[in-house]
Amino acid sequence: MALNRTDIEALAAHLESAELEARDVTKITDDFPLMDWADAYDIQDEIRRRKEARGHKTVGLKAGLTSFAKMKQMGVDTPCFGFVSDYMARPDGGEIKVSELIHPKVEAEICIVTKAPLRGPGCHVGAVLAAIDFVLPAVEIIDSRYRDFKFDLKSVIADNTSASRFVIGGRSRNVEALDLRTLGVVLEKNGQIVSMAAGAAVLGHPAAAVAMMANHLGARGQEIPAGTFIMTGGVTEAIAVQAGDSVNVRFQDLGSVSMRFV
Ligand code: 0L1
Ligand code: MG
Repeated sequence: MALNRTDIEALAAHLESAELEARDVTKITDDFPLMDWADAYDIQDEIRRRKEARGHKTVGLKAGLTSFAKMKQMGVDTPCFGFVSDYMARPDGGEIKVSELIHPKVEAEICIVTKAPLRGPGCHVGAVLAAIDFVLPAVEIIDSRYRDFKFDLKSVIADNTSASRFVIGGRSRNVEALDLRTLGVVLEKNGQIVSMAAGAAVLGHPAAAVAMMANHLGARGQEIPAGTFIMTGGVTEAIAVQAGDSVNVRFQDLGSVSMRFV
């Protein structure tokens, strides 16, 4: 670790204030170039602690930058992990206020809910498939707090991987009824198809993102508890949205998720 506890707490307060005030900031590694990976996740953990101390519930975990399209779009080569809080959830078919956000983008995500704990090291796709209770579709609205998306991976991790809003919709299905690799996703903005992909875009298999998450948490002495909602990461590149846009994502065998930006 390169940062001390005072720096970790100050950076968490800095980034969380930027989120809550919809205000952009410069990437934190500009001022703390020696920050390491453990520091980045410690800042994120401190943001989570702050939210929970104010009474917000952590309602899910997320894998980010798991698709090759997304990694290419953002110029990184490693996934990252974060969390979502209760106040970030919006209903299917509902409105999302752009005035509460900085520069939102949408991502179509195949999600799971676990029925058994998962703990790394050594977690793999088979262990994840055995631990899935059901699969369901969602759209994540990411909103990096960094000005003009100028960031590096450590800064993104500290910023809770740009977590901002999410919409769960469609229908849940048993994993045995699906092939998560060939499951097709079509993303429409204002009635036009803007992106399409299949589940295999996420690290070859969306369950691989969950295995990687369990191994990452295991290295930090943590596990994925049973009953955890997990977003496995956008299958396509992220699509920018603004007030007036409507988004509808069709997931093969899982129904649709939609929202309007106002
Ligand atoms: O959910 C994600 O893929 C995290 C993305 C973090 C970087 C970004 O804001 O694009
Ligand atoms: Mg995402």
